[in-house]
Amino acid sequence: MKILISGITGQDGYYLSLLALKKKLEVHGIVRRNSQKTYGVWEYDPTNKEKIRFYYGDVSDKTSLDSIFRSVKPEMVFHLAAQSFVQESWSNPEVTYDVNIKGTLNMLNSFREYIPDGKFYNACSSEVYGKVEDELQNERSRMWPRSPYGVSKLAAYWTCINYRESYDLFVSNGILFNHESPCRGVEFVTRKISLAVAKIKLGLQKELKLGNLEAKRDWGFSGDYVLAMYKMLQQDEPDDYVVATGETHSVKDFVKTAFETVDLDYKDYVVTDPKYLRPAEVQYLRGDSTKAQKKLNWKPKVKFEELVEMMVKADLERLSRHEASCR
Ligand code: NAP
Ligand code: F7E
Repeated sequence: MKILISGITGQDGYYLSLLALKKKLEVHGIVRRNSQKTYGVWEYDPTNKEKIRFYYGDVSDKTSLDSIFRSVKPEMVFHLAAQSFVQESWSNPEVTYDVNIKGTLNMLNSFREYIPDGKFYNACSSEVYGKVEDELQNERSRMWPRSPYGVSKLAAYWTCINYRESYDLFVSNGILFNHESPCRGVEFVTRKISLAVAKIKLGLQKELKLGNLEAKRDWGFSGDYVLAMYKMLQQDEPDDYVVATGETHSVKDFVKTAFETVDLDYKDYVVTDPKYLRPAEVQYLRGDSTKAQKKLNWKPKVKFEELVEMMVKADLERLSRHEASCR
Protein backbone atom coordinates (compact mmCIF):
# COMPACT_ATOMS: atom_id res chain seq x y z
CA MET A 1 0.00 0.00 0.00
CA LYS A 2 1.49 3.35 -1.10
CA ILE A 3 0.74 6.72 0.44
CA LEU A 4 1.73 10.13 -0.87
CA ILE A 5 2.18 13.03 1.56
CA SER A 6 2.44 16.69 0.58
CA GLY A 7 4.06 18.72 3.37
CA ILE A 8 6.12 15.74 4.49
CA THR A 9 8.90 17.98 5.84
CA GLY A 10 6.54 19.66 8.33
CA GLN A 11 5.44 18.63 11.82
CA ASP A 12 2.42 16.51 10.81
CA GLY A 13 4.18 15.06 7.77
CA TYR A 14 6.81 13.71 10.10
CA TYR A 15 4.46 12.09 12.64
CA LEU A 16 2.16 10.76 9.91
CA SER A 17 5.14 9.15 8.15
CA LEU A 18 6.27 7.48 11.37
CA LEU A 19 2.74 6.10 11.84
CA ALA A 20 2.60 4.87 8.23
CA LEU A 21 6.02 3.22 8.48
CA LYS A 22 4.84 1.43 11.62
CA LYS A 23 1.86 0.17 9.62
CA LYS A 24 4.27 -1.08 6.93
CA LEU A 25 3.00 1.34 4.29
CA GLU A 26 5.28 2.62 1.54
CA VAL A 27 5.74 6.35 2.20
CA HIS A 28 6.26 8.82 -0.67
CA GLY A 29 6.57 12.52 0.02
CA ILE A 30 6.62 15.78 -1.93
CA VAL A 31 9.45 18.14 -0.99
CA ARG A 32 10.13 21.70 -2.09
CA ARG A 33 13.65 22.06 -3.39
CA ASN A 34 15.81 24.46 -1.38
CA SER A 35 19.35 25.67 -1.96
CA GLN A 36 20.78 23.42 0.76
CA LYS A 37 18.93 20.30 -0.41
CA THR A 38 17.69 19.72 3.14
CA TYR A 39 14.58 17.82 4.21
CA GLY A 40 13.31 19.74 7.26
CA VAL A 41 12.72 17.64 10.39
CA TRP A 42 14.03 14.53 8.60
CA GLU A 43 17.60 15.79 8.86
CA TYR A 44 17.46 14.86 12.56
CA ASP A 45 16.19 11.34 11.95
CA PRO A 46 18.49 9.85 9.29
CA THR A 47 17.40 6.26 10.02
CA ASN A 48 13.77 6.87 9.14
CA LYS A 49 14.66 9.42 6.44
CA GLU A 50 16.20 6.56 4.46
CA LYS A 51 12.85 4.75 4.43
CA ILE A 52 11.01 7.63 2.75
CA ARG A 53 10.91 8.21 -1.01
CA PHE A 54 11.15 11.96 -1.62
CA TYR A 55 10.17 13.76 -4.84
CA TYR A 56 10.82 17.40 -5.66
CA GLY A 57 7.60 19.25 -6.32
CA ASP A 58 5.57 22.26 -5.35
CA VAL A 59 1.82 22.22 -4.84
CA SER A 60 1.51 25.48 -6.78
CA ASP A 61 3.09 23.74 -9.81
CA LYS A 62 0.62 21.29 -11.35
CA THR A 63 3.23 19.94 -13.79
CA SER A 64 5.40 18.74 -10.91
CA LEU A 65 2.40 17.14 -9.19
CA ASP A 66 1.27 15.34 -12.35
CA SER A 67 4.62 13.71 -12.80
CA ILE A 68 4.70 12.57 -9.13
CA PHE A 69 1.12 11.20 -9.21
CA ARG A 70 1.82 9.46 -12.52
CA SER A 71 4.93 7.70 -11.29
CA VAL A 72 3.85 6.89 -7.70
CA LYS A 73 0.17 6.02 -8.22
CA PRO A 74 -0.55 6.02 -4.47
CA GLU A 75 -3.67 4.47 -2.92
CA MET A 76 -3.96 7.26 -0.33
CA VAL A 77 -3.02 10.94 -0.50
CA PHE A 78 -2.53 13.15 2.56
CA HIS A 79 -2.48 16.77 1.50
CA LEU A 80 -0.74 18.62 4.33
CA ALA A 81 1.33 21.20 2.43
CA ALA A 82 0.44 24.77 3.28
CA GLN A 83 1.66 28.22 4.21
CA SER A 84 0.54 27.40 7.74
CA PHE A 85 1.59 30.41 9.80
CA VAL A 86 -1.44 32.63 10.48
CA GLN A 87 0.58 35.79 11.30
CA GLU A 88 2.53 35.46 8.04
CA SER A 89 -0.70 35.29 6.04
CA TRP A 90 -1.27 39.05 6.51
CA SER A 91 2.20 39.86 5.14
CA ASN A 92 2.00 37.29 2.32
CA PRO A 93 -1.68 36.89 1.45
CA GLU A 94 -1.04 36.09 -2.22
CA VAL A 95 1.43 33.31 -1.45
CA THR A 96 -0.99 32.02 1.18
CA TYR A 97 -3.86 31.88 -1.32
CA ASP A 98 -1.67 30.43 -4.10
CA VAL A 99 -0.31 27.63 -1.94
CA ASN A 100 -3.36 26.90 0.20
CA ILE A 101 -6.18 27.33 -2.34
CA LYS A 102 -4.64 26.84 -5.79
CA GLY A 103 -2.26 24.24 -4.32
CA THR A 104 -5.22 22.23 -3.01
CA LEU A 105 -7.01 22.56 -6.36
CA ASN A 106 -3.88 21.32 -8.15
CA MET A 107 -3.59 18.35 -5.80
CA LEU A 108 -7.27 17.49 -6.32
CA ASN A 109 -6.97 17.73 -10.10
CA SER A 110 -3.91 15.44 -10.20
CA PHE A 111 -5.69 13.05 -7.83
CA ARG A 112 -8.79 13.01 -10.02
CA GLU A 113 -6.75 12.51 -13.16
CA TYR A 114 -4.41 9.74 -11.99
CA ILE A 115 -6.08 7.92 -9.08
CA PRO A 116 -9.84 8.62 -9.14
CA ASP A 117 -10.44 5.46 -7.08
CA GLY A 118 -7.95 6.48 -4.37
CA LYS A 119 -8.57 8.31 -1.09
CA PHE A 120 -7.68 11.94 -0.36
CA TYR A 121 -7.25 13.67 3.00
CA ASN A 122 -7.29 17.48 3.20
CA ALA A 123 -5.82 19.37 6.15
CA CYS A 124 -8.51 21.89 7.11
CA SER A 125 -8.18 23.95 10.29
CA SER A 126 -10.12 25.28 13.27
CA GLU A 127 -9.06 28.72 11.99
CA VAL A 128 -12.13 28.50 9.71
CA TYR A 129 -14.33 29.11 12.80
CA GLY A 130 -12.54 32.37 13.65
CA LYS A 131 -15.20 34.60 15.15
CA VAL A 132 -16.85 31.78 17.06
CA GLU A 133 -20.46 31.70 18.16
CA ASP A 134 -20.62 28.31 19.87
CA GLU A 135 -18.95 27.44 23.15
CA LEU A 136 -17.83 24.17 21.50
CA GLN A 137 -17.23 24.12 17.74
CA ASN A 138 -18.29 21.09 15.74
CA GLU A 139 -18.84 20.19 12.06
CA ARG A 140 -22.06 22.25 11.98
CA SER A 141 -20.74 25.43 13.62
CA ARG A 142 -20.69 28.68 11.65
CA MET A 143 -17.41 29.36 9.83
CA TRP A 144 -16.17 32.97 9.94
CA PRO A 145 -12.40 33.06 9.35
CA ARG A 146 -10.38 36.00 10.67
CA SER A 147 -7.17 35.86 8.62
CA PRO A 148 -6.08 35.29 5.01
CA TYR A 149 -4.92 31.88 6.25
CA GLY A 150 -8.37 31.07 7.65
CA VAL A 151 -10.06 32.27 4.45
CA SER A 152 -7.71 30.13 2.35
CA LYS A 153 -8.47 27.04 4.45
CA LEU A 154 -12.21 27.67 4.14
CA ALA A 155 -11.91 27.94 0.33
CA ALA A 156 -9.86 24.74 0.20
CA TYR A 157 -12.38 22.98 2.47
CA TRP A 158 -15.29 23.83 0.14
CA THR A 159 -13.24 22.96 -2.92
CA CYS A 160 -12.73 19.48 -1.46
CA ILE A 161 -16.43 19.07 -0.71
CA ASN A 162 -17.33 20.31 -4.18
CA TYR A 163 -14.94 17.80 -5.83
CA ARG A 164 -16.37 15.02 -3.68
CA GLU A 165 -19.92 15.90 -4.72
CA SER A 166 -19.19 16.76 -8.36
CA TYR A 167 -16.96 13.84 -9.29
CA ASP A 168 -17.84 11.18 -6.74
CA LEU A 169 -14.32 11.17 -5.27
CA PHE A 170 -13.25 9.94 -1.83
CA VAL A 171 -12.15 13.27 -0.34
CA SER A 172 -12.29 13.93 3.42
CA ASN A 173 -11.57 17.08 5.41
CA GLY A 174 -10.04 16.93 8.87
CA ILE A 175 -10.92 20.14 10.72
CA LEU A 176 -8.02 19.98 13.11
CA PHE A 177 -7.65 22.20 16.14
CA ASN A 178 -4.15 23.32 17.18
CA HIS A 179 -1.76 20.44 17.67
CA GLU A 180 1.81 20.69 18.75
CA SER A 181 4.93 18.64 19.47
CA PRO A 182 8.68 19.00 19.87
CA CYS A 183 8.76 19.17 16.02
CA ARG A 184 6.50 22.24 15.92
CA GLY A 185 7.92 25.17 13.94
CA VAL A 186 9.70 27.69 16.16
CA GLU A 187 7.49 30.66 15.25
CA PHE A 188 4.28 29.08 16.60
CA VAL A 189 3.54 30.22 20.13
CA THR A 190 3.89 26.87 21.94
CA ARG A 191 7.33 26.07 20.53
CA LYS A 192 8.43 29.70 20.87
CA ILE A 193 7.59 29.36 24.56
CA SER A 194 9.14 25.91 25.14
CA LEU A 195 12.37 26.93 23.42
CA ALA A 196 12.56 30.21 25.36
CA VAL A 197 11.90 28.47 28.68
CA ALA A 198 14.70 26.00 27.98
CA LYS A 199 17.09 28.78 26.97
CA ILE A 200 16.20 30.91 30.00
CA LYS A 201 16.73 27.92 32.30
CA LEU A 202 20.17 27.34 30.75
CA GLY A 203 21.09 31.03 30.98
CA LEU A 204 21.02 31.52 27.20
CA GLN A 205 18.11 33.99 27.03
CA LYS A 206 16.85 36.73 29.37
CA GLU A 207 13.24 37.41 28.45
CA LEU A 208 10.38 36.18 26.30
CA LYS A 209 8.39 38.64 24.16
CA LEU A 210 4.83 37.60 23.34
CA GLY A 211 1.65 39.15 21.94
CA ASN A 212 -1.88 38.36 23.08
CA LEU A 213 -1.69 36.27 26.27
CA GLU A 214 -5.47 36.03 26.63
CA ALA A 215 -6.15 34.09 23.40
CA LYS A 216 -7.46 30.60 24.10
CA ARG A 217 -6.72 27.48 22.09
CA ASP A 218 -7.63 23.79 22.17
CA TRP A 219 -4.11 22.32 22.06
CA GLY A 220 -3.48 18.62 21.39
CA PHE A 221 -0.50 16.47 20.40
CA SER A 222 0.37 16.02 16.70
CA GLY A 223 1.24 12.34 17.26
CA ASP A 224 -2.38 11.73 18.37
CA TYR A 225 -3.94 13.77 15.57
CA VAL A 226 -2.21 12.02 12.65
CA LEU A 227 -3.94 8.81 13.75
CA ALA A 228 -7.31 10.54 13.24
CA MET A 229 -6.21 11.56 9.71
CA TYR A 230 -5.23 7.99 8.93
CA LYS A 231 -8.51 6.62 10.29
CA MET A 232 -10.52 9.02 8.10
CA LEU A 233 -9.10 7.26 5.05
CA GLN A 234 -9.89 3.79 6.43
CA GLN A 235 -13.66 4.53 6.30
CA ASP A 236 -15.97 3.28 3.55
CA GLU A 237 -17.34 6.77 2.89
CA PRO A 238 -15.64 10.18 2.77
CA ASP A 239 -16.71 12.75 5.36
CA ASP A 240 -15.54 15.77 7.38
CA TYR A 241 -14.45 15.54 11.01
CA VAL A 242 -13.46 17.87 13.84
CA VAL A 243 -10.35 16.67 15.68
CA ALA A 244 -9.80 18.32 19.07
CA THR A 245 -9.31 17.63 22.78
CA GLY A 246 -12.41 19.51 23.99
CA GLU A 247 -10.29 21.54 26.45
CA THR A 248 -9.25 25.14 26.08
CA HIS A 249 -6.34 27.03 27.66
CA SER A 250 -5.02 30.55 27.30
CA VAL A 251 -1.55 31.42 26.02
CA LYS A 252 -0.93 32.63 29.58
CA ASP A 253 -1.82 29.14 30.93
CA PHE A 254 0.69 27.62 28.50
CA VAL A 255 3.44 30.06 29.53
CA LYS A 256 2.76 29.59 33.24
CA THR A 257 2.80 25.77 32.98
CA ALA A 258 5.95 25.81 30.83
CA PHE A 259 7.90 27.97 33.31
CA GLU A 260 6.63 25.86 36.22
CA THR A 261 8.14 22.78 34.53
CA VAL A 262 11.59 24.25 35.25
CA ASP A 263 10.64 25.83 38.61
CA LEU A 264 10.55 29.42 37.34
CA ASP A 265 7.84 32.11 37.53
CA TYR A 266 6.79 33.38 34.09
CA LYS A 267 6.09 36.86 35.53
CA ASP A 268 9.84 37.37 35.92
CA TYR A 269 10.55 36.78 32.23
CA VAL A 270 7.53 37.44 29.98
CA VAL A 271 7.00 40.85 28.40
CA THR A 272 4.30 41.79 25.93
CA ASP A 273 5.27 43.25 22.58
CA PRO A 274 2.63 44.76 20.25
CA LYS A 275 4.67 43.43 17.31
CA TYR A 276 3.08 40.02 17.91
CA LEU A 277 -0.53 41.25 17.98
CA ARG A 278 -2.66 40.35 14.94
CA PRO A 279 -4.86 42.66 12.85
CA ALA A 280 -7.81 40.37 13.66
CA GLU A 281 -7.56 37.74 16.37
CA VAL A 282 -9.23 34.40 16.97
CA GLN A 283 -9.86 34.79 20.69
CA TYR A 284 -11.31 31.45 21.60
CA LEU A 285 -11.36 27.89 20.24
CA ARG A 286 -12.63 24.70 21.81
CA GLY A 287 -13.50 21.74 19.63
CA ASP A 288 -16.17 19.09 19.91
CA SER A 289 -14.76 15.89 18.39
CA THR A 290 -17.76 13.68 19.28
CA LYS A 291 -18.22 12.62 15.64
CA ALA A 292 -14.55 11.55 15.26
CA GLN A 293 -14.69 9.75 18.59
CA LYS A 294 -17.82 7.82 17.58
CA LYS A 295 -17.24 7.14 13.87
CA LEU A 296 -13.47 6.79 13.87
CA ASN A 297 -13.12 5.37 17.36
CA TRP A 298 -10.44 8.01 17.95
CA LYS A 299 -9.50 9.74 21.19
CA PRO A 300 -6.68 12.12 22.08
CA LYS A 301 -4.25 10.61 24.59
CA VAL A 302 -1.80 13.36 25.55
CA LYS A 303 -3.17 15.90 28.05
CA PHE A 304 -2.33 19.61 28.09
CA GLU A 305 0.16 19.44 30.99
CA GLU A 306 1.93 16.42 29.43
CA LEU A 307 2.21 18.22 26.12
CA VAL A 308 3.77 21.32 27.68
CA GLU A 309 6.21 19.22 29.69
CA MET A 310 7.11 17.08 26.65
CA MET A 311 7.96 20.19 24.62
CA VAL A 312 9.99 21.94 27.31
CA LYS A 313 11.92 18.78 28.16
CA ALA A 314 12.68 18.09 24.49
CA ASP A 315 14.06 21.61 24.05
CA LEU A 316 16.11 21.35 27.23
CA GLU A 317 17.61 18.05 26.08
CA ARG A 318 18.23 19.34 22.59
CA LEU A 319 20.04 22.43 23.85
CA SER A 320 22.06 20.47 26.40
CA ARG A 321 23.17 18.00 23.71
CA HIS A 322 23.56 20.77 21.08
CA GLU A 323 21.34 18.67 18.87
CA ALA A 324 18.16 19.43 17.05
CA SER A 325 16.36 16.07 17.07
CA CYS A 326 12.65 16.57 17.57
CA ARG A 327 11.05 13.21 18.21
P1 NAP B 1 4.06 22.88 8.89
O1 NAP B 1 4.93 22.25 9.91
O2 NAP B 1 4.13 24.35 8.66
O3 NAP B 1 4.36 22.13 7.49
C1 NAP B 1 3.91 22.63 6.27
C2 NAP B 1 4.50 21.79 5.17
O4 NAP B 1 4.04 22.29 3.89
C3 NAP B 1 6.04 21.81 5.09
O5 NAP B 1 6.49 20.53 4.75
C4 NAP B 1 6.29 22.77 3.96
O6 NAP B 1 7.53 22.58 3.31
C5 NAP B 1 5.15 22.39 3.04
N1 NAP B 1 4.89 23.39 1.99
C6 NAP B 1 4.62 24.70 2.16
N2 NAP B 1 4.43 25.28 0.96
C7 NAP B 1 4.56 24.31 0.02
C8 NAP B 1 4.49 24.28 -1.38
N3 NAP B 1 4.22 25.38 -2.08
N4 NAP B 1 4.67 23.10 -2.03
C9 NAP B 1 4.95 21.97 -1.32
N5 NAP B 1 5.06 21.94 0.02
C10 NAP B 1 4.86 23.10 0.68
O7 NAP B 1 2.53 22.53 9.17
P2 NAP B 1 1.89 21.38 10.09
O8 NAP B 1 1.73 21.92 11.46
O9 NAP B 1 2.60 20.12 9.86
O10 NAP B 1 0.42 21.31 9.48
C11 NAP B 1 0.11 20.43 8.39
C12 NAP B 1 -1.15 20.91 7.70
O11 NAP B 1 -2.21 20.96 8.64
C13 NAP B 1 -1.07 22.31 7.10
O12 NAP B 1 -1.89 22.31 5.95
C14 NAP B 1 -1.69 23.20 8.16
O13 NAP B 1 -2.21 24.37 7.57
C15 NAP B 1 -2.76 22.28 8.70
N6 NAP B 1 -3.16 22.48 10.09
C16 NAP B 1 -2.24 22.51 11.08
C17 NAP B 1 -2.65 22.62 12.40
C18 NAP B 1 -1.67 22.62 13.54
O14 NAP B 1 -2.07 23.03 14.63
N7 NAP B 1 -0.46 22.15 13.35
C19 NAP B 1 -4.03 22.70 12.69
C20 NAP B 1 -4.95 22.66 11.64
C21 NAP B 1 -4.50 22.53 10.34
P3 NAP B 1 8.88 23.31 3.82
O15 NAP B 1 9.48 22.41 4.86
O16 NAP B 1 9.68 23.39 2.57
O17 NAP B 1 8.50 24.65 4.37
O1 F7E C 1 -0.85 31.31 17.76
C1 F7E C 1 -1.10 34.04 20.23
C2 F7E C 1 -1.63 34.31 18.82
O2 F7E C 1 0.75 31.09 15.87
C3 F7E C 1 -1.69 30.89 18.81
C4 F7E C 1 -1.41 26.99 13.04
O3 F7E C 1 -0.94 25.68 13.15
O4 F7E C 1 -3.19 26.55 14.60
C5 F7E C 1 -2.08 27.39 14.35
O5 F7E C 1 -2.50 28.74 14.24
C6 F7E C 1 -2.17 32.09 19.60
C7 F7E C 1 -2.72 33.25 18.75
O6 F7E C 1 -1.13 29.40 16.18
C8 F7E C 1 2.37 35.09 20.24
O7 F7E C 1 -2.11 35.64 18.70
C9 F7E C 1 0.60 35.40 21.47
O8 F7E C 1 -3.89 33.73 19.34
O9 F7E C 1 0.76 29.37 17.71
P1 F7E C 1 -0.01 30.29 16.87
P2 F7E C 1 -2.52 29.74 15.48
O10 F7E C 1 -2.55 31.11 14.95
O11 F7E C 1 -3.60 29.35 16.43
C10 F7E C 1 -4.21 26.57 13.60
C11 F7E C 1 -5.28 25.59 14.00
C12 F7E C 1 -3.69 26.34 12.23
O12 F7E C 1 -4.36 25.79 11.38
C13 F7E C 1 -2.42 27.06 11.88
O13 F7E C 1 -1.80 26.44 10.75
O14 F7E C 1 -1.07 32.63 20.32
N1 F7E C 1 0.25 34.59 20.45
N2 F7E C 1 1.91 35.73 21.36
C14 F7E C 1 1.32 34.38 19.67
N3 F7E C 1 1.47 33.62 18.57
C15 F7E C 1 2.70 33.57 18.01
N4 F7E C 1 2.90 32.79 16.92
N5 F7E C 1 3.76 34.27 18.52
C16 F7E C 1 3.65 35.06 19.64
O15 F7E C 1 4.61 35.68 20.08
